[in-house]
Amino acid sequence: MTTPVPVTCPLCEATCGLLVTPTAEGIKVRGDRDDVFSKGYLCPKGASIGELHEDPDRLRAPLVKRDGEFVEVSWEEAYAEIERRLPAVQAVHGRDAVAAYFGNPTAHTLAGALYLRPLIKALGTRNIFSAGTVDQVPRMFVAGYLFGDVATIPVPDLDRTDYLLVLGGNPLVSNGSMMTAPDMRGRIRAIAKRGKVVVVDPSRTRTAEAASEHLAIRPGTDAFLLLAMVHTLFAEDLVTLGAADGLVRGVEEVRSLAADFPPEAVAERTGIEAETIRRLAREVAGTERAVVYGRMGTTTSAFGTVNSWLIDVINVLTGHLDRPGGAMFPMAAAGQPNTRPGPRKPFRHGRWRSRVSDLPEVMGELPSVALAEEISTPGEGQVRALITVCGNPVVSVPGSDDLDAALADLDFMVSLDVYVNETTRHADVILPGPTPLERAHYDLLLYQYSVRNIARWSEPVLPTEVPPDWHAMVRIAAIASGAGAEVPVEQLDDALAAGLAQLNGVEPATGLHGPERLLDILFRAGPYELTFAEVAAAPHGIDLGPLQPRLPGVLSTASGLVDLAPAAILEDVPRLREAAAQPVLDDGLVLIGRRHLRSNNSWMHNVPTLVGGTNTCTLHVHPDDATRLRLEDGGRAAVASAAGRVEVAVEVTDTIRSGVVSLPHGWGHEGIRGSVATKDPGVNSNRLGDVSRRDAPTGTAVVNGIPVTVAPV
Ligand SMILES: Nc1nc2c(c(=O)[nH]1)N[C@H]1C(S)=C(S)[C@@H](COP(=O)(O)OP(=O)(O)OC[C@H]3O[C@@H](n4cnc5c(=O)[nH]c(N)nc54)[C@H](O)[C@@H]3O)O[C@H]1N2
Ligand SMILES: Nc1nc2c(c(=O)[nH]1)N[C@H]1C(S)=C(S)[C@@H](COP(=O)(O)OP(=O)(O)OC[C@H]3O[C@@H](n4cnc5c(=O)[nH]c(N)nc54)[C@H](O)[C@@H]3O)O[C@H]1N2
Ligand code: SF4
Ligand SMILES: [Mo]
Repeated sequence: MTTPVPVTCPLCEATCGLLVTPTAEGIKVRGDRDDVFSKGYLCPKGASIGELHEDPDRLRAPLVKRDGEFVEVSWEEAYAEIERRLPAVQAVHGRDAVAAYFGNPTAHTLAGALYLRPLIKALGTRNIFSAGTVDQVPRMFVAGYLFGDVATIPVPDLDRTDYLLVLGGNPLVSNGSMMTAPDMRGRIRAIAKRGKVVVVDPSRTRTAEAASEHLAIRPGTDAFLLLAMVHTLFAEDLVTLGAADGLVRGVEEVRSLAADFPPEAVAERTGIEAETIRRLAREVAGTERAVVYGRMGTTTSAFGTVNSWLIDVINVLTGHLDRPGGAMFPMAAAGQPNTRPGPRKPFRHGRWRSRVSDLPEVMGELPSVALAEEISTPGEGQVRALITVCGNPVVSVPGSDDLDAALADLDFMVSLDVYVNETTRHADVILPGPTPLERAHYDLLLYQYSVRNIARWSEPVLPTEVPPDWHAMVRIAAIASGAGAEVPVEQLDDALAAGLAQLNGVEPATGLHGPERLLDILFRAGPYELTFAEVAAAPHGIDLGPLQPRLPGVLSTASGLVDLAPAAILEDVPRLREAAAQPVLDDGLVLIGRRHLRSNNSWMHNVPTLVGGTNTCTLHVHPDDATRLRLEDGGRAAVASAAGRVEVAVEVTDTIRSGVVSLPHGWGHEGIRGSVATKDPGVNSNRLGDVSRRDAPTGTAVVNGIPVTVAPV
């Protein structure tokens, strides 16, 4: 038995500390009780990280497609193929003809956090896409305009709050998102015990079950509920800015907008009684340590930006911004834009627009729902080549059938991925990376959303022949920028380190290289002035303490204030008023999504212990709807939307609101190398997704609240 190695689990946002022991009988995993943050907690996914590592279907060597079949090649052959084909597309069709898509794990790897920007820069294309526009971009957009930077996001101070209002999030299952902390179950139960947790969700989720109160809202109507709460705050004179007093502009604009939305006007539309809405507003305002939090159900719906905005508005108007127990700004040890000294540029968006549907750029990216049409619509600027990094857009982006067809038409495609999946099967070259146990880790991005300030470095547990993902990123960057495939990685990395050091006003350390050296620069320039050596010397983590008030220094808006009513958000109000003028229809069904504790988007269904049981792809239908539609539990149903049709097993359950059905995403495994995943493939819910349903300001896809019809088959 070897000694257990402490590592951070990179599989979700909770950043648990694991103890991993490689033994002759296999890899043993348990929670690390000495971890400063997770104190021994782990979930089934973390526990299966050894199984994931040993998955025989996982790629260990590069693949190149020859005559329609993948063949294993050496790394040099793979890069030679890229060099032969990528610059040719750039030369003939221009830089914008090469698009890139970055998936979720890029936020969970050092390679993604540190080496993606240089790759994007080298590509010099406007056609950058990511999973963000099927996820949290509205949240970041709002932070950009209210606080000045897309990464200046206040998070619920979970460990000190006495009242948590959750809209459209299921942290007991997702383990939390845009609020990094291990053991959401323990943390949320503790709040319910000392105070109150209210969950607003069309589904009675595990979080709703653990909460003090559950309100089964009609999908897509959170903006109206939140506006009526804001209305109540003004009408009942409950507005008090607290720590933000004197630092907020735009309060009057918010007051006059909310004047038109009294609780009575939204009760039927939201399915929540007027008196309940008033009580919620009073409870949030009247509790000294209270906070409102929203996640996927609020961002990936028709009014994603307005929802995220109103959540911040309520936290500000009730004096909970920047207060212990309220919505606070984390202060990460490294790489957080809002800790950079000197003037910072206020956020803006729409610096360019997509060619076909004229959708705005946000954070340098175009909405992912535009990817398929950018490939398939001929004309000047048409996308002819694609690079995907840790992503599976064919499964994760609405309009799957069109994207699947479009990818087959590309002149060239490279994927950095560890599986042949629904997307990468279209690639001409696939470059794999090491497993989570074979690489070093530091949660550079997630600590920026952490409910406690933490720093924790992990060394690789196991040796590997597979080069780290960042090697592929810098080598493709070199090819795309014309330097070629021959330049040694070390030379490219030295140049990057020199650039980052200069930007941060420090000298790069000697004796370090790769991510270690870049992190060292960011630690030393960071607010705690740590060094890489100090962080690496504490494998169970360094606890930098609870969140501290950060106003006004954290702000980087043009006014230097919290800009509560920015034009870029108010522009969407006419659309909201239009929706408010529509009659409330009660005859149709709407589709929403759900996650399972043992799932991870589209890519962990090949781990035997994680699939099966309750983690199967079924359509949740309320008993009343099942009776009306003659659907049987265990029977099959055809679900159709304006965009597509799927057939799936029915699960009758009263956990879902009547009039609403739910399907998990990440399923529909076809044409892939996944011997376990293809046994019970499920259906791809994004075949029902309609690319024309978007949040207007950001173009973020609506994956929650899609009108559908359901019939027995
Ligand atoms: N209908 C619907 N659609 C949704 C959602 C929803 O709730 N409903 N959720 C959305 C959200 S929140 C997200 S984040 C997206 C996710 O969308 P994507 O990021 O496009 O999809 P993932 O399934 O996370 O795919 C991750 C890929 O990374 C690969 N990978 C994993 N680890 C590594 C690694 O270490 N190195 C490399 N090179 N590759 C790796 C996996 O094999 C997999 O192919 O889906 C979105 N789509
Ligand atoms: N086990 C597991 N954990 C994960 C993932 C996973 O796939 N599996 N994925 C990770 C990723 S990439 C992310 S982004 C996070 C997401 O983290 P969460 O947002 O916490 O997770 P979801 O399960 O998507 O929760 C969204 C909730 O919104 C509800 N909802 C749908 N429509 C509406 C609406 O109109 N209004 C309201 N109020 N609620 C609505 C849904 O019923 C659902 O319960 O989870 C992460 N963690
Ligand atoms: S909760 Fe997330 S970070 Fe913790 S063990 Fe599970 S997957 Fe890993
Ligand atoms: Mo996500």
